[in-house]
Amino acid sequence: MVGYVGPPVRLAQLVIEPPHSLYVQSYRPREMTSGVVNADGWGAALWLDDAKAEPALYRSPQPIWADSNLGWIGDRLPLTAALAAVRSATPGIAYELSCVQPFARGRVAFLHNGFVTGWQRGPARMLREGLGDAAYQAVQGGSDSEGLFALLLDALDRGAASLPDAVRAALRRLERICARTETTAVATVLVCDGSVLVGARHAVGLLPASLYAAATLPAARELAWCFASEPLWPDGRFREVVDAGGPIGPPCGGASRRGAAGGGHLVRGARGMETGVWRAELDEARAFLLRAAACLPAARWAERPSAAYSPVGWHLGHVAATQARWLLPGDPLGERFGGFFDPAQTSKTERSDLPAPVQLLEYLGETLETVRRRLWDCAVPAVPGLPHDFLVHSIAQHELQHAEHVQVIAALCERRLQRAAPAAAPAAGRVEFAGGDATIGCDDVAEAYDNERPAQAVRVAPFWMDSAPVTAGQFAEFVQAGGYRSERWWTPEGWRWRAANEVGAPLGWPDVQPGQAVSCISWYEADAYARWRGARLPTEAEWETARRAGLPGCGQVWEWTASWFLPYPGFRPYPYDRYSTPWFGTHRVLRGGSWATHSRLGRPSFRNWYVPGFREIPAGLRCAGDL
Ligand code: AVJ
Ligand code: FE
Repeated sequence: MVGYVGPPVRLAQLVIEPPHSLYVQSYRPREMTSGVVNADGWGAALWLDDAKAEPALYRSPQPIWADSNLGWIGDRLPLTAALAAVRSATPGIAYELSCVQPFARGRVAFLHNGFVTGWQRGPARMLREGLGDAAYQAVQGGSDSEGLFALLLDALDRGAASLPDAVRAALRRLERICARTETTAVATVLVCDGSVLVGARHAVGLLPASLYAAATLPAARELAWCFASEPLWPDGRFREVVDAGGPIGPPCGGASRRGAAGGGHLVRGARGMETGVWRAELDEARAFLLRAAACLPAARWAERPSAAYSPVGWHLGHVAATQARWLLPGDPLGERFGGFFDPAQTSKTERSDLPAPVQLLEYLGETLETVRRRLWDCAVPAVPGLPHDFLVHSIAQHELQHAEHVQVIAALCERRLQRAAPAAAPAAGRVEFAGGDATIGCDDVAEAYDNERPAQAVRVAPFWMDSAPVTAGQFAEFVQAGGYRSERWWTPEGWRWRAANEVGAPLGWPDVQPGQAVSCISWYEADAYARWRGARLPTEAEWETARRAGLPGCGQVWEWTASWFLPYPGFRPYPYDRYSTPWFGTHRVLRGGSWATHSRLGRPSFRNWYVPGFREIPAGLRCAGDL
């Protein structure tokens, strides 16, 4: 079998043209341990280079060498992802079209190389009986491979967080079924949804079927990701997917004993699988950053529209330098520009003397490329006490956070930040919450920042919140009513801040749309507005409780809360001491996210923080009150 994601290729480049192509493997396989040829059909799931998420499925019960359709299928279709396989039927399992792989449902396609021993005698029944309706109905034939596919679908239907998680869950279930029915299985699988390709080399009580992976192909000029049962090219670019060992992947007890996996279900294959997913994660963050940078012509990347910010170009360099520093420790890439992109070494006023835009883009590109190769070699550093993949997740999130700054600075350069939120429906009414015992924070140790942990129980009294952020039209009433001239609405610090900065309206006022969320206000202004309305700002605990209960209208502007930025009880700083700690007690918390925030940072527990006088941000508020 072969799996591919990457720049457009033709199927022939994967299946016919390589020296040890799938076509050759169908009649002269090298590493097949059961059977001699793969003559019982062939098939392919093809993600064509059109905007569709679902693959086109082609399956034939003929041997690949006898299929005259291969000519046009191989040559005429540009693909950005594919799964393809030649089949050798297991004795006792049907020889017919419904058993030919890949199997697909929606955007997900699946290949299995292996078998479940005694499939009809026990495992088949147990497996099918445990399936949910949707997965059960997706099964058309009677093969063991399709049974495994149904386990994968069931894991997805039951809400697996990602494709690799679903693969893990399906293989874990296969292990349980094998244990209960006293059978063994070979389950090397490939799963793809057109953008993520997951490979797992797995077996229960037997040796797993071979699997190789490559990060470059002669057929594709750019980086691509490819799995194959046997190396398609003999030049060493394909590496065997092996026991992960070391800090990456689950602990391995050996590949050949039943149950050896213990807690680590993927006995083999963790390496190729995990690194492929991480690569996609870093690529996605990079695409988001570059789209953000494209909001401002590169000639303006050194502009600094406000003393509160660094130029766009500095943020781009900082992202690359941070990625190099954490994921490539000791690599000269981290030192290319000395300490210029380290906020601790270069103050905001000195950040405008920047490398040229092409140099910044090269720096970003080279760093990511080097990280991709290191991921491949499993040489990514770990933080003691955290999952081995924590740093990859946090570096991707760091890039997304700076991508928000880049969009905000671009908007400030063009004096449109105050108008940047999407026009929202008018904020009608309020939502009531019963309160009670709630949990806030996040214990996802691979994903959460230090300040979100540990998750904790809180008690919240009954409260209400506006059903949408306050609009500019609503805020205008406060401005017109003289809210900025009347001390009674302001805290003493707020009143001093207002006078010292001669503030009489939000930043950018009155160039705003009445229907949009009010934006570019400080905590002091948000707090004064809420008092004028006879209300108050919500606490963090209230905001998060409301969000978990389905608070509408999030993601337009960050929402100021009444809470100071403080550590949760049991807080432990990581990955470095000064990520959150320096800001505790002097900054206020904002929740929710803005139009410029990537959805991944929109999790209910995510905390943002700024000093109360900061207003060059897409931040507004909603009012709250006791019930
Ligand atoms: C969470 C927005 C306050 O962007 O300055 C980025 C996060 N820390 N790089 C910021 C952060 C280091 C921080 N804020
Ligand atoms: Fe940073």
